Amino acid sequence: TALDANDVDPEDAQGVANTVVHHITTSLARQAGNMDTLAAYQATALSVRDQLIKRWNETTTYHTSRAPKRIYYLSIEWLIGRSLDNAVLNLGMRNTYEDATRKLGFNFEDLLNEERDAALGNGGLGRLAACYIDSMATLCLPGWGYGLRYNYGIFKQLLSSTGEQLEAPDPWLDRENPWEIPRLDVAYPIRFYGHVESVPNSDKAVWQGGMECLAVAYDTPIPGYATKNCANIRLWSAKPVQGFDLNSFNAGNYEASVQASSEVGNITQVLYPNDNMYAGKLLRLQQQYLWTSASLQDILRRFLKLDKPWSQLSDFICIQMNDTHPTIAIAELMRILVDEEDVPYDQAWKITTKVFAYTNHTVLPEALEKWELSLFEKLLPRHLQLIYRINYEFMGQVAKRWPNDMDRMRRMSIIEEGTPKYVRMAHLAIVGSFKVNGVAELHSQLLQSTIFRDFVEFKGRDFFTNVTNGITPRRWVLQCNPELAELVTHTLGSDQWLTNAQLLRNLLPMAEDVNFRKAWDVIKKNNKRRLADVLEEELGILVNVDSIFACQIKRMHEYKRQTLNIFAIIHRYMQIKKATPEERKKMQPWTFIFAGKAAPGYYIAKLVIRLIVNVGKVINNDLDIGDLLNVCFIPDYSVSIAEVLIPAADVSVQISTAGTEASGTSNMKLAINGALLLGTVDEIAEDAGEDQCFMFGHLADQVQQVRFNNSYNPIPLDQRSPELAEVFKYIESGVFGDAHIYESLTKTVYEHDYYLVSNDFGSYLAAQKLVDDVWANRDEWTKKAILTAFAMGDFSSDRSVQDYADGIWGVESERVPE
Ligand code: 26Q
Repeated sequence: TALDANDVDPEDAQGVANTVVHHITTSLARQAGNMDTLAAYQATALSVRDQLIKRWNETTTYHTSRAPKRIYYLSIEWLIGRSLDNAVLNLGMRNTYEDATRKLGFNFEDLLNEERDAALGNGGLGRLAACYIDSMATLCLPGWGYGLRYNYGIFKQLLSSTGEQLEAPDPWLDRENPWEIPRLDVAYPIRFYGHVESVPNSDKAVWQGGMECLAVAYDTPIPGYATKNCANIRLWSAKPVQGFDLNSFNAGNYEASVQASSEVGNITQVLYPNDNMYAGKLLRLQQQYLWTSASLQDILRRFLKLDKPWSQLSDFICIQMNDTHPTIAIAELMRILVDEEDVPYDQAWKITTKVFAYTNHTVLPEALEKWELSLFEKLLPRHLQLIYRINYEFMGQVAKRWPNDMDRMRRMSIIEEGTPKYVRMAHLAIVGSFKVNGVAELHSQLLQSTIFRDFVEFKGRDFFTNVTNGITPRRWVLQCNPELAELVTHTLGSDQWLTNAQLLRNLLPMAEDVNFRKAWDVIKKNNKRRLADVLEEELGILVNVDSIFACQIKRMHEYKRQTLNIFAIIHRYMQIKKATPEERKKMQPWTFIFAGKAAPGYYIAKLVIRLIVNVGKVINNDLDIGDLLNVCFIPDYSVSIAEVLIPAADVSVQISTAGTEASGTSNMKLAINGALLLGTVDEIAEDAGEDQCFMFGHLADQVQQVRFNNSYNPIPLDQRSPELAEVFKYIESGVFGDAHIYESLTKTVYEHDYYLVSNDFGSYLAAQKLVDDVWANRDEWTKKAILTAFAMGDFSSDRSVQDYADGIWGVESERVPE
């Protein structure tokens, strides 16, 4: 029988089963008869991995022979989740593997559940990278992702008996990771600290001493859908150059001899758990430098094999920076060109500024990276020199255009003056890139009118652009909602929508088709039952599957306003308690579902979790209100939990303060699975048509003024929002635990209310009323759900990645021939 991946017939279940058994007896060194579910999963994964490696090799060979321009996507986070189901679906071998494992006595679903999530990311930004690499593979673009191989991914979230978030480590590599290929031979030296000696009469300098370590490559192949093309994510792991320092060892100083190696070992130990919040830690800068330097060395080595002059670098490579985290790459490329490759400074700058493009993901000031100058100088002395020179030339240009405009120079400088001084990474990213983009229409507009305004004047309008985020329909429909995928494929008569999501629009008329609506409702109900089972098993909460499932699933953050939602839930609870049996009969039942982690040091965000959990305890155990209301906080939100939650949602709760959420992507996943949007005004409303959405709240251009009033002309809370004042009194009466617990949370609203919770509260309640009304007319509801889902074609990550390819990268599809 054929055991070589090349000889496996993709339709032959018996043949595939043989390859699985082969891995049991060889790779896992076990008896074929002695197989538990975990071993069966591992052997199946290894069999699939053989398929991936085969395609990976074919892609590499083909692209090497064609020598096209390549795109490199630098992201410090890759939030992939599980890989087995996704891989067999993209390979078109889902059924074959299901049959093969059945032959071996296993249920494929059980095997899938043995896999641990690869959770090397916090939230939106890391998951975006994962969707984009899936689309790059599917579109057959010659592209790779680069990141860090953290030994510990995002922490595991536990809840204490009092509802407090506890953090436990995520040792995801404890079980062997079948999806990675260690490349211990691909390793690059990385230097930290040390000193710089200038070379007389030249731009060059010599950086030496300090601490040296190695960055070692681990590859994760990413298969495209319905193509042989396979992309790659190359993750770096830090490793000491030698186990220990021989000099100190021989001097009898054993401790010192292993010290350097333990500092190196720390670098790729753990993912920083902050989302949308900058942390100015030395270790974080070490991570950023190790990752970007290793990636650049790898990219340049590949370029050098082409034997082309440096002046043609940007004809062959483009580097997309996912946020400012890899911005040090700009200085690093300059260092390599000037110090190591003897390219004169001016020429090196010309080359460098044609290679990089930068994506901004936030306008929140607390998320913008700026490094304390002294820390930077200690760790990367040569890079700081180069940044000074870059800034000097840049300031010269600004002064030339706006003579004597000192304030403009102060605002635009890469160095922030003051005590202490800082390096502003966003400014370096803009100055060193050829293109900068935001991630949604409104966000890109805001960037240009607020934080990057001076740079728009300097660089011109065309320099800034928008590429609206997207999500992959393979994972977020086909994989997580197979029944819906089947209905779509069946109705359209083909699965082409999976690579051309615009075809979904052809199904818009089905909203008027009674039978289609029936089929739709059955699927939604099945997905809700599946979730209800999980809620009962895992949390012991019994929910009403006929209630409105309203999901707010995202990182816990003040600007995302989980507060608004939980305060409205308390308000609803109070209304139900007050209502007569007659009035209760007219009320619509809701189940509010929350999930999301708070950064471990983010006190207020953790307090919100505590409130949600404790409100849930009271409401879920109150027999008096029947099944009119339930509140669930699902702990340890992850990609795999999202895959169960999202298909079951009726309502997508997107209620950040207007203008604060750059794009959001859970909104897109929920909408394409037929959840109606309840949210502050954003661009999905434009696309799905405002008719399908429940919009409320102040608009982005009103926020500044309201904020100002809240701070400087404050109106007492009971006048700003009598309903919210009532809710706060209820909390203060101790219904949800000791009143003191939540004081610092309510205080933020009583006082400055920076996020406009009180100002939007009444309007949020009104929007929920509209939801009640539409839910009462189930036909209308289903129509809206169908119209929402099938208008989502624009939000496929294939569209986003194609926009990048055409508008920024200048790379073209290179499909591996059949
Ligand atoms: C920076 C410095 C030090 C430590 C951590 C960080 C850090 C880490 C993660 C800063 C920001 C992040 C993550 C940001 C993020 O996820 N932003 C989200 O990006 C999504 C994809 O574009 C958008 O949809 C969201 O609106 C945006 O909040």
